[in-house]
Amino acid sequence: MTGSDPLRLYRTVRLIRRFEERAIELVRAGQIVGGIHPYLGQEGIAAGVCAALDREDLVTGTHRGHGHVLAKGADPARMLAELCGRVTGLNRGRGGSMHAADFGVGVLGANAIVGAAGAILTGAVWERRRRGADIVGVTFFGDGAVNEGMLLEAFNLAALWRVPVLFVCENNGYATTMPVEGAVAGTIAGRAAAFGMPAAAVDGQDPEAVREVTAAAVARMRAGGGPELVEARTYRFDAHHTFEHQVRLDYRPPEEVAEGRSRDPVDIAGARLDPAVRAEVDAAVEAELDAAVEYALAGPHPDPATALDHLYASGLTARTGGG
Ligand SMILES: Cc1ncc(C[n+]2csc(CCOP(=O)(O)OP(=O)(O)O)c2C)c(N)n1
Repeated sequence: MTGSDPLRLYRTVRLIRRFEERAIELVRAGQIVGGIHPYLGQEGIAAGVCAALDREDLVTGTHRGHGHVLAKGADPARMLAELCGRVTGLNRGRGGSMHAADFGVGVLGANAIVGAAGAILTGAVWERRRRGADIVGVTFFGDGAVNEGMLLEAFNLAALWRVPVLFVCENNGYATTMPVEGAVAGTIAGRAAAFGMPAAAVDGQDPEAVREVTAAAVARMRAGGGPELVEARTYRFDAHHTFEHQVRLDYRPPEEVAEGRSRDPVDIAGARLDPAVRAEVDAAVEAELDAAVEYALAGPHPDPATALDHLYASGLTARTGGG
């Protein structure tokens, strides 16, 4: 299903919004250790991009990655259990917020290393296509990643080998506290041009606009075209990381935050629905998340004695220190 579907887009942005708000509550309750990077405000990008993909298409995300995993179709309950470090989580509670993956829906993982996910995705799509799979891939990254060597190397190989990868830059204006103007020489689209890749800019707050631009790029890629770049302009509504709720970092003027928050993807997508339908979706999302929280908190924590299990695909048992 890749055509226009306002109900589906609204449901996805609303699910991500409420998932993140519930996750923040669980951080405060001490159930999610280490905190999270909330995706609040950027939901329209994951929702719009993933609505233009098939289940088999591959995705890699970022440290701010919950929205990417959910929009591609992972089960919110198992995702929340993963964040809570439970055995019942998507990755047995061993990946957590920044390494959650669900290969069953094509999510190769969120990724804590800024800029790394593009290289992983490029290699994975190239390998699958060599084995005959008719798939494309999308990798998400922030404006802070556009000067990372790994990402630029991925641009180069994807363009050289015509790997059908859509590079989606979520430009929220900041890398932690660093404004994009203070860090990025030239332009983000200009980096694509340097490798001969087409680039487009889109309003990341409007999931339908994001879906359209993605669907067009994906159609070109499925027809044999090479990689492309989309710069989705957005705004992060909350902290860089939940730790910031405890320390005041004075890097965004209040007027700018208010202006950024005034363009809310949940409202933009919601305005396209009949209010009664919107209320039904909200209630269904709430019920799903109530059940997800219950499921997440009911799961056991992994046994520390199994900490070294699953480290190697080959099944080799890792040596313990000094062993
Ligand atoms: C290679 C690398 N360098 C630095 C960091 C520390 N770090 C984590 S998030 C972040 C900012 C990333 O900014 P951006 O890519 O714009 O994404 P955003 O946080 O705005 O979503 C940094 C520098 C890291 N995780 N990996």
